Amino acid sequence: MATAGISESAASSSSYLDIPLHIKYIQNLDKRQDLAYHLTSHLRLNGIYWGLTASHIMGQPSALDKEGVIEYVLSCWDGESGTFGPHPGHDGHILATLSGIQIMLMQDAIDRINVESITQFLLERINDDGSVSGDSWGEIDTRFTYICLSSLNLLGKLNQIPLEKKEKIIEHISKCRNLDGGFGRVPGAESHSGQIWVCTAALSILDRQDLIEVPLLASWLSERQLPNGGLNGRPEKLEDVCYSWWCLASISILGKLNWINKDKLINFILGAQDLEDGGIADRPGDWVDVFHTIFGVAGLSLLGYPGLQDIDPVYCMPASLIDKLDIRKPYATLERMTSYP
Ligand code: GRG
Repeated sequence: MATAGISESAASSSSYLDIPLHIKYIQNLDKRQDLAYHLTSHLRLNGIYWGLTASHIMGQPSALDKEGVIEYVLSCWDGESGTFGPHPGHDGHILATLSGIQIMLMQDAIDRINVESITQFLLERINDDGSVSGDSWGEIDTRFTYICLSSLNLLGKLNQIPLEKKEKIIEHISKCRNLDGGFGRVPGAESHSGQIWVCTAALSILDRQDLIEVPLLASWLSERQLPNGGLNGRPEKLEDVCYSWWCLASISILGKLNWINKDKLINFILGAQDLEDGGIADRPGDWVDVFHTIFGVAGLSLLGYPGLQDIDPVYCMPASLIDKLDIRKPYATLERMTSYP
């Protein structure tokens, strides 16, 4: 089995990442025109971003048809809102906006999108109290705060946020911080690892990591690891492969990656692979999907798993691309292993 850095003996058991199989799984995703495929059109642009990023991290950036992907992103443009929707004919939304930008950057096609219009859409989402809405209907969520900041920074437009609005954004994120050091969706909401990642990464983009209580938050995050090696998103909940990203990327930004038992988490993620048809599930034995595939692969990359490309924990994009854009923020990494186990 030609899996980089993996010995023949390891490759013959289930204790290795089957990169060729997962690439095939991602390439075949849009060929499954079943009910589930059609019912998830509101996530289509996110799905392409997840599959494309996973392919990059697994060392195969050209796994998907480049022009086909670009044309699809362009077909998601919603002229009325001036940004991308998740699927042709859908309304523009901030969730699809970030994915559209990320895909076009990875496809080296950023010059084919209307950066000024998207920048305008993003700036208009910032409310007077510093919260950020997902679209013109007004729902707020710290996910949208992160997306607004990450998108603007990826486009080189972060400095277009007026200074007083930037201060308000910082104030709003601080209001979402809880006594346990974590962050929630809105002020007063429970800490959750997904919301912790968006707030930690947002503060990092704003160069305000000083507002994070590092030992308190890092210990809360490390307590998410359960005896089976998997991580959960908050106390008393089940482990799930996707938290191998939300928790671990946050811990990486906090510089405390060694507060997690690396081997146990690697084994948990590898155990959630479908070794017949490819893809990674939320936990061993469940159905696979592209969401858990990217976050399993991304978690393995942060853990230094061999044969993978580096991923940037602030942007969830290939580290080489973020370095090229010159927008890298501080984070800790683990040395990439040459073989495993
Ligand atoms: C660029 C990667 C990237 C993301 C863009 C949308 C977004 C910004 C971030 C999402 C952060 C988030 C809230 C992730 C958590 C997703 C998740 C698995 C939620 C499940 O919540 P529950 O309550 O699950 O169903 P638990 O595990 O708590 O039972």
